[in-house]
Amino acid sequence: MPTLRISNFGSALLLLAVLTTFMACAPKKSPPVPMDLAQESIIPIPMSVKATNSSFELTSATDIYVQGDSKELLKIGQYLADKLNPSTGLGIAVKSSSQAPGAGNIYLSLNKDGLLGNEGYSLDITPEGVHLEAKSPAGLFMGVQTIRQLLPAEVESSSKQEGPWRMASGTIQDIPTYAVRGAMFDVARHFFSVEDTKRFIDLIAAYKMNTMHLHLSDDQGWRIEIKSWPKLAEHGGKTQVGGGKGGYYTQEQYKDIVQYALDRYITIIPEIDMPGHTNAALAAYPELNCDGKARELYTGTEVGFSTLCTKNEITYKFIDDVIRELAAMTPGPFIHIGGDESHVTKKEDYIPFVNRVQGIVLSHGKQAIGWDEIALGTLKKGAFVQHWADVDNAVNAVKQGSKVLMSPARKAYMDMQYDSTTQWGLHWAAYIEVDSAYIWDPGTLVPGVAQKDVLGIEAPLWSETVDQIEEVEYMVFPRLPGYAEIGWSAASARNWDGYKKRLGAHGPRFTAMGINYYPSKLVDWKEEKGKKN
Ligand code: TNX
Repeated sequence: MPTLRISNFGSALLLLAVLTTFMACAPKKSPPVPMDLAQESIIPIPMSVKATNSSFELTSATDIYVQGDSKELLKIGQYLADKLNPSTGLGIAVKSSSQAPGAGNIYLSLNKDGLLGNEGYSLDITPEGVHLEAKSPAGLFMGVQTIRQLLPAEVESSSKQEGPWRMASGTIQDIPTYAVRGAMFDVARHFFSVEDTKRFIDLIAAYKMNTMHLHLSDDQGWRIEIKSWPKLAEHGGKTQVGGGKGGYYTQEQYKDIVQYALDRYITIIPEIDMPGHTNAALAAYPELNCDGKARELYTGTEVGFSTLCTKNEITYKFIDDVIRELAAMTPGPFIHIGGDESHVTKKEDYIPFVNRVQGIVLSHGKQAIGWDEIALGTLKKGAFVQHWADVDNAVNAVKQGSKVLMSPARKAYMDMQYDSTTQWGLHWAAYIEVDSAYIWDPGTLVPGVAQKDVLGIEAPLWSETVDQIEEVEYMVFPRLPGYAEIGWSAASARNWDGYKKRLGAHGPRFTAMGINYYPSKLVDWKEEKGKKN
C-alpha cells in the first residue's frame, strides 16, 4: 500500500506540472462572441428586438457611410465615428454614398415612408454590415446610441482598448412613448461651467433623452447675461450657496451650450424662476422690489422668501426684456417661467402675474411652461405644467386642457438621497433608491392625469448640496437611465427585475465613460466599482 500511495502522489504532481504548463501556454481567453441580440442590455429597452444569432465585427476596413451628402447626416456619422475611434483605434472614416455600401460597413439612411415617427429608428445587423434607418436625423441619432450599447463596454473609453469589436445580429424597431424625456440641471444654487453642462448633455444623450431644462436663476444666483439688464448677471451672479464665487454664462456661452445640445438632438428649456426665487434679481435692481430697496445677495438654502413686485409696471418691462433676449437665443419652443413656492406673493397677485407672464412668453413666439402652481392661474393655449408636488394642480392643468410634464419629487428628484447614508442631497420628498426611482408610470401616477395628458418626464437635479460635477454624477447615476427608460419604453415592456439586470451590465459602461456612479446594493453590478473587468 505505501508504494501505491507514493505513486498516487507522483501522478498528482505530474498532472499539476502538465496543467501549469498548459495554462501558461494557452492563448488568452477572448471575450464571448455576442450572438443573441435579445439578451443584450439595451437601456431604454427597445420596442422590438429580433435576434438572428450571429454577429457583426468592426474591423480596420469598416467605415461609416451616410446616404447622400447632407451635412446633418455626415455630422451624425462623425459623432458615431468620434465615439468609436479613440477606443477601437480602427480609424473609422465617414463617407457619403448614394447607395448601401459593400460588406463590412455601417450605413445610415433616411426612410421617409417608415412608421418610425420623429425619433424612431430601425436597426438591421447582419454579419455583413449594420444598417440604421430612420425617418428623421433625430431618429438616426437615437439609433446611434443603441449601436454604442451593442458594442463592448470598453468602446466608451477615451483611450485605446483591446477588441474584438463585435455586435450581435438581428433587427431592432424602436420608437419613444413620450415626446419629452429630459433632465434638469440647477446651475443657480451652485454655478457649473460650460464644460460641466456639456458633460451633463453628453450623459443624458447616451440614454436617448431629448430635453435639458436649465434652471438659470434663483435666490442664490442669476446665471445668464441679459444685455438690457446687465447687473442681473454681473451682480446677481456673483455668488452661490455657501458663498462661493458663482458665475454666469455670457450669451455667447449660452448659445454654445444650445448648439452643443442641438447637435445631440437635445432641446434646451431655459428657466427664469418668478415671481418667487428672485432674490438675485432683487439684489441687482432695487426697482424690482415694492419698497424700491435692493436686497442683499443670498447664499443660504431657504426657499419662498422673495418676490418680484407684481404691481409695478417696471417688473413687466423687466420680464419682457429678459424673455425677449432669452427667446432670441433659444431655438426650442419652450421658456420656463418657474412659478413655484412664491410663498410671500399674495394669491390675488400671483394669479394675474402668471397669466400676464404667459402672454409675454407667447408674444415672443414661445410656449410657457411652469411648475405646477401656475395651474392656479388661467393656462393659455400651448402652456405646459410641470408636476412636482401638488396633484390637484396637475389635475387642474389637465382640466384646463394643458399637458403635464411629470417630475414628481418623491420619484424623480435626483437631488433626493438614495438612503440615509448618501453623502450629498436632501430627503424632504423621500429617499429614492434605484428601484423606487424606476418603479412608477407617468401615465397612471396621478389619478386624473392619463397618459394622453402627459407631455413627458423630466428628472430634476437641484444643486444646493453639490458643487462638483463628480457629485452631480453620483446623484444622477444610476437613476437617470431608469428615467430615460420610463420616458422612452412602453409601460408594458418595463419591469424592475429585467431592468436591474440590464442596469447591472451598464456598470462597466459607466466606468468606461468615467462616471462617478452610486453602486447601489440593489443591483448586481457586472463589475466591482472602480475595477475593470
Ligand atoms: C423644491 S421643486 C424646489 C427647489 C428646491 C428643491 C430641492 C421646486 C419647484 N422647488 O427650489 O431646490 O425643492 O429639492
